[in-house]
Amino acid sequence: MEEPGAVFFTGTAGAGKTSFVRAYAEWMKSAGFEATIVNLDPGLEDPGLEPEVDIRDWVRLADIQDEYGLGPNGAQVAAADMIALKIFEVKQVVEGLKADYVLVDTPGQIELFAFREASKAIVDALGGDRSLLAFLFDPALARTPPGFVSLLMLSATVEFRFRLPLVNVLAKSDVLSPDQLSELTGWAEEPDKLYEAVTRDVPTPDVQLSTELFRAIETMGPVAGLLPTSAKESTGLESFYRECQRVFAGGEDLEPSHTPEPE
Ligand SMILES: Nc1nc2c(ncn2[C@@H]2O[C@H](COP(=O)(O)OP(=O)(O)O)[C@@H](O)[C@H]2O)c(=O)[nH]1
Ligand SMILES: [Mg+2]
Repeated sequence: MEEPGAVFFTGTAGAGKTSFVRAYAEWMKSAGFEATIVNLDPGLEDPGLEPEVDIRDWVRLADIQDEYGLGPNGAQVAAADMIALKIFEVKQVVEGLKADYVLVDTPGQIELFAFREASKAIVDALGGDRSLLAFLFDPALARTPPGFVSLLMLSATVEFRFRLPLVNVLAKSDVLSPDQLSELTGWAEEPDKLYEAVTRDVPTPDVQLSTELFRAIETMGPVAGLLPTSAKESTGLESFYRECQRVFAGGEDLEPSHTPEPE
């Protein structure tokens, strides 16, 4: 069997990572694929996720706060490094489960995962060269042109730090009207439309800055598109799977591990 592919879900706090992982894992299982959910958020409070492998079995935020007398933020930072120290134990458990895919939910605050050296060791251990990053856009932040450009920059920063394939995903697309949705996907597909939107209003320092940032993105490479999804309505999940396949198997479908249940 081929090595499993690992997908690491990143995005700003509240973007919808945990909900997406849950919805996508459910979709994968109903389509006949085996997916192992790995929770790397030591502060996870969502009882609905039910990860097969849970970092809280090794590193618990409340214990770190008590033991070292730290507040929640300090404990999160300490936990990020402790997770890296335990990652080979985590890897052994993941390998024992022998799934086609490993879906990794990352800590709530993006900087804990994306900006720390320890995370490279984590990605190496769990996915190696079969790793893919998903960057979730929160519609609440992506709806304005400066917000959208800022998220593109953040996504590019994540890609730059890990140097891995990255898919930009629009989460919670159900909260957007059809017009808003096509505006956002248009910005991602046609840089001219985004540029127009950024410069549309009277130039304020804010708009000038996002114009400069936009030019930097343009220089870095083409904007690769934005995949609309909704964990709430279970939409866009198959398209996301196809994106993953494009990276992991050069577009070939993996054989499901078992025959899907008839509808
Ligand atoms: N309407 C809607 N809300 C969502 C969706 N996904 C997540 N949410 C809500 O967004 C908030 C943050 O979601 P969560 O998955 O915890 O985000 P995380 O911090 O990135 O893991 C929660 O209140 C979710 O209920 C979605 O697809 N549609
Ligand atoms: Mg979460």
